[in-house]
Amino acid sequence: MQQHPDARPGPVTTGPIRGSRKVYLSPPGHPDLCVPFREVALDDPHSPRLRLYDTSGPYTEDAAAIDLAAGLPAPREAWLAARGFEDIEGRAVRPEDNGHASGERLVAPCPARRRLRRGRPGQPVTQLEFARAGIVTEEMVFAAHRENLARTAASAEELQRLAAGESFGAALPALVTPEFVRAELAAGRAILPANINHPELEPMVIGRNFLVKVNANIGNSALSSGVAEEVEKLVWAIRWGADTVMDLSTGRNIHNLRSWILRNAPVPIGTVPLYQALEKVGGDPARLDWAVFEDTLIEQAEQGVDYFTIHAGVRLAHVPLTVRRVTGIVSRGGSIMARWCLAHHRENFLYERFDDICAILRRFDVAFSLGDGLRPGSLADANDAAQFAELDTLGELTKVAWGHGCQVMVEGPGHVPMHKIRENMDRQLAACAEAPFYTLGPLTTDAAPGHDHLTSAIGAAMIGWFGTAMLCYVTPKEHLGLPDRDDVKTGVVSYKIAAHAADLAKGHPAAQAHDDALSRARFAFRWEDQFNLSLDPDTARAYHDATLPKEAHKSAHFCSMCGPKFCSMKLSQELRAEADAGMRAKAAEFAESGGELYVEARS
Ligand code: IRN
Ligand code: FE2
Repeated sequence: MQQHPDARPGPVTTGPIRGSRKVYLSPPGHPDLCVPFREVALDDPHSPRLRLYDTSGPYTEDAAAIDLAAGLPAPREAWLAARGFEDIEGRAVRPEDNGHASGERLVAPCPARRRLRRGRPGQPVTQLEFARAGIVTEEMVFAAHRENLARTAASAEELQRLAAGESFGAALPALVTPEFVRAELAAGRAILPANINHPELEPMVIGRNFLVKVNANIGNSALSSGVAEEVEKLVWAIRWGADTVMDLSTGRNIHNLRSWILRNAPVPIGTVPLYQALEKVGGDPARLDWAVFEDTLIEQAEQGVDYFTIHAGVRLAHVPLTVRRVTGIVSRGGSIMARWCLAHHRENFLYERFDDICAILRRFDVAFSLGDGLRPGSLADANDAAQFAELDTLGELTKVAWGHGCQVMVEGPGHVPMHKIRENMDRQLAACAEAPFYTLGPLTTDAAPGHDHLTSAIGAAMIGWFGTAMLCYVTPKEHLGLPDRDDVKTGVVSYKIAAHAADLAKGHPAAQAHDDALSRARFAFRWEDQFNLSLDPDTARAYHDATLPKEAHKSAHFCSMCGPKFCSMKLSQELRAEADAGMRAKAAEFAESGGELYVEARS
């Protein structure tokens, strides 16, 4: 796929989600912070609107305001400028950074200009360091308000009870305050991924005492996809609710593509730096070394990547534990590092250099996502010795990273049958001292390629309920091909369902307000409200319109699923009306008889 040297990303999807509008609200005492929400207008006299958490950025606001070449507005710029970080030149970009040796630049870098920063030694840089120092940052205030106002979706009385401190769920606080976010960060139970070179970010928090988050993977491969497709996948993924996006590109234009993504991303962006390092050494794992890896970390940290997957837990001694597995090592990063270890018969250099990695990540506040390079790739391999040996190493590394002031989450499986999921959560909490867990599914059966968004959403819902903080989506193309735009939407919506189901089961105060609003709309035959409240309004409307397309059908007291005579909702409405009439008649009779509670028996 050849790109013109001046290739720019094509148009992306803009404009509001149907039936919703974007609103910005400021937290109390912070009129300068504008926190985004999606507001669904309802035809319900009881509650005329529902506010939802909104990850979509300015793309769902005003189409005219989007200029990809200029990049998004930078809400964090003023906050970062006030922190006294060091201004830097940044490392020069070389041809091999883009994945080609020729020197020819196939895609122009995103031209948006901005200052580059690095933390100085001895000053707080990471959100963890600020949290430990008792400092509540603007990022924490912003993230708290997003979590919170989703809760005020509930009624006014409910809001009052929240403000009064009444608790709804087991561990979940009644009201998320900035101080609560700070305390969770300081304890290592949550992370706020926010590279100091990503000023376009709308900050968010990942931890099990907050809403369950969803990550969507995008990125090209050597065989397909260019910058226009990937930037549209980013915009499309966040439109449907992806909380973070990982750029897993392994093809050409890797550096420039990432700059287009970052400068246009309101969500945290994650990467696996090992993939680009491997490109730089021509794809031969044995040729990897610390110098090329360090160079790649700095390059990506300066660009503004918010979290890195680092496969430092694949230790030399763990590799033999995988030889009798049905599916061996299925993690890309894990297999690269296992190859390196065996080629040199040496300990994983990511493990040996872990302190050096921490020092780099700390200066830019790049969060760790400790990679699960030995996750099971089949049900037969779930919860085996290799997987749990690596988990113990990830626990050890978590504490090392915390010692450097770095934020940490821990990656988890993979392929795990339902009855073996709980053990994964319990062991992760114990081994990693409650650092947030971030899992890929897990897939609960291996027997449905083509439908792995479903096999894995089942596992994701379960592990989210048990306490996993973020769910990495799986698309219908898993195991079969690179996901396209449609697969991205299917994957994100499937995972929003899993995350929302987990929020409900955890007793999240606002989660059920959404379901109740939808159920009331359904029972009252407010079809427009039912579509608009859906996690996927376009599909709901299209399915309804497929058989009953006329405007008049939007208030009909039935749909084509059962027809007018067999509609249970219609029948129960009639039942209720009759029962009400019956009750009214009885009440009238009671009043007529004099209103005495006890009357003498007639017989
Ligand atoms: C998430 C949890 N476990 C793995 N993941 C994701 O898998 C990880 O964040 C990355 O997006 C993707 C690829 O990882 P491997 O195959 O290189 O380990
Ligand atoms: Fe798999």
